[in-house]
Amino acid sequence: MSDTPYTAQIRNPIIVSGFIFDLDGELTDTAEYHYRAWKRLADEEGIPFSQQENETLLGIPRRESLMFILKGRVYPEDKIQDMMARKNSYYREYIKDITQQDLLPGAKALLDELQAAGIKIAIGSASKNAQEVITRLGIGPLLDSISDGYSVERQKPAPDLFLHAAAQLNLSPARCVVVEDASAGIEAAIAGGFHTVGLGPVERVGAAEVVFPNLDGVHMADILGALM
Ligand code: B16
Ligand code: MG
Repeated sequence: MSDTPYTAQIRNPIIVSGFIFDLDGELTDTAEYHYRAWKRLADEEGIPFSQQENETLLGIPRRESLMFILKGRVYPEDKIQDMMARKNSYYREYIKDITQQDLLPGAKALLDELQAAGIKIAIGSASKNAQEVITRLGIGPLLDSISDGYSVERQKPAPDLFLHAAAQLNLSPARCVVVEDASAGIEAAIAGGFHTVGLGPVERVGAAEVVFPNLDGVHMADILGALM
């Protein structure tokens, strides 16, 4: 009989009691909608913006994203506010048709599995539209708390949003796993002392303790086993 699990536990005992999920890009593909909304705005303004550049904006708040797209172009504050409002109205137009069918493969199965195991579940999303997306996805009843774009001042890559989520769960960062698809999110989680699971290419989330391409077929045991 193999003694591997016992040995692994002695070597590095990890007690995980909470999972904090980013939202856009993990549980649903709203990253594509953010891109389309920014692209529409950029086209209207005659500013070049590519899908590749959009990768840099994953997890980055609205105003900082706009500043990146403007690439040093200077506008008065009322024009900046107008552009952010326009992008948000396009984004809200795109998310209004989201349903439970838009949960990414493996997401619901993992959430159900975690809940059945008594693990607390939180959302840590930079988005001010997170609540609406969660409602449309129908996952509200599975969540113990939601930290979003309204919860803290300093957004990712500062650790504040995930620290807010851990406090809501009443858990220390060391007992929580953060699941993220953005390099800014992985950076934030590491800065906060969380365990980290990166979803996506290693070039983007390789700083995480464990990397999966996405949540399809990923079970709680796969994550906890890989963290040991
Ligand atoms: P909003 P996440 C982030 O959500 C998105 O990845 C990022 O593209 C977006 O700019 C940011 O939310 C703010 O979103 O404009 O809706 O407030 O990945 O942290 O779940
Ligand atoms: Mg994300």
